[in-house]
Amino acid sequence: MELVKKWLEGFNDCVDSLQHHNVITTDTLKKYGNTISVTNTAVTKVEFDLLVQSLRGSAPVNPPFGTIRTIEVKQNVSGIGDTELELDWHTDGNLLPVPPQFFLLYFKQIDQAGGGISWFYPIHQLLVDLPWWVIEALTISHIRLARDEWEWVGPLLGFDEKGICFRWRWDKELQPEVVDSRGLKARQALDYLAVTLAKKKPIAYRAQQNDLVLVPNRLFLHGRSQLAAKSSRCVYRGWIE
Ligand SMILES: O=C(O)CCC(=O)C(=O)O
Ligand SMILES: [Fe+2]
Repeated sequence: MELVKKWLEGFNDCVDSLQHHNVITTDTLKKYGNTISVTNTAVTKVEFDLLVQSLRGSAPVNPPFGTIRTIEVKQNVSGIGDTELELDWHTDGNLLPVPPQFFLLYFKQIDQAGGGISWFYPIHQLLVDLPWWVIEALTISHIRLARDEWEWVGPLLGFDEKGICFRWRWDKELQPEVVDSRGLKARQALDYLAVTLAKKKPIAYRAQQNDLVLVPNRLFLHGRSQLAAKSSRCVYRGWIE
């Protein structure tokens, strides 16, 4: 259970870091370790950009996936959020060598029909619920996640310089593919995980107009409920390394 121990250290680091950056407001502290911060002030894209940069503590590095993006329903769907369909459980930046530690969402325009509810599920809760053979396969078997020209090949669960790292996404556009099971039940582990996750009851958060939500990407899987057709919902998302 070395992994779980490391995970818990990572968790504490993230919580410390959140507190250190002083972004959390007490009114919306959630059950699972200071997840969500809300300030109800309108933010422009430029201000949002600056906020992300200041949280990042450095100049923007602008990696291919790391830019601040505007998530809205578009005709040419490119990113995961640019669809009115429900968003399945995932962590962000799965295909990057080092996925971001946090992401910040700014709800510029919410879905008037009440769609687009944010869903969160704590990864530590998932890990303690999984049988050992699944954890083992997730940490050892080599899995390929690929979209467009980007790909990750390696274990889906691990530990890097930023802490626990769980890469997960399985939807219409991207399916994990076993490259080398290393003698473990990798395919069954992926299926087991998908089935388990489908049964999990999310922490649901209905964002209000102008909410700012800071999420530790290493600690939570997230998703989102379906949007109304032709929704005018508009969200900025910034990744914080
Ligand atoms: O639309 C949202 O609320 C979140 C979108 C998202 O998770 C993503 O684009 O990665
Ligand atoms: Fe996401």
